[in-house]
Amino acid sequence: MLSKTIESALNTQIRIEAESSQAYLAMAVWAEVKGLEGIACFMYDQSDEEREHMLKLVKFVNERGGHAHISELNAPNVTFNSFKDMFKKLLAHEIFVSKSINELVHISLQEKDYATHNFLQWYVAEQIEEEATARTILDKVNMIGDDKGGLYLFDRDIQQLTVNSAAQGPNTGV
Ligand code: OFO
Repeated sequence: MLSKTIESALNTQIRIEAESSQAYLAMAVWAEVKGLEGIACFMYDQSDEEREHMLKLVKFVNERGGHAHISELNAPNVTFNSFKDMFKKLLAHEIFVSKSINELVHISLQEKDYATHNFLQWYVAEQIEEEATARTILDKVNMIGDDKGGLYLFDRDIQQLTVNSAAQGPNTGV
């Protein structure tokens, strides 16, 4: 059985994951209308992943005798100054989510809720992976600068990144 403190903290995270999904969906749409299919495809996948993260939390809360709260969401950013700006926001958002997960882990220890602590380890690992991906992408974007040819190749290559991570599947932990 979840304590009220844990239930409320997990419900906050449900909202954050749902907002992450919307944020990446908005990025996908922005990239798509700019004609960059590879980047759009990557962002659509990210958006789907965030929804899965949300659902995993929803089910955990309900299974443990709590009640998952499906709330209204803050509207995401829908326009960006540039692709660099968009990927900077992606990384900043992942760092924010990592902090939020860390805080949740901290609360689970304070509450001596070791089942929730154990459950959250998947999110800790996932955040390490997602922050690393966002940093790698941003490094590449910085290398490209204003080079249109570079952007064309990047758009093609990021599709490959999507294919590779799909092939690895979720939860590989490597
Ligand atoms: Fe939900 O995984 Fe990153 O944000």
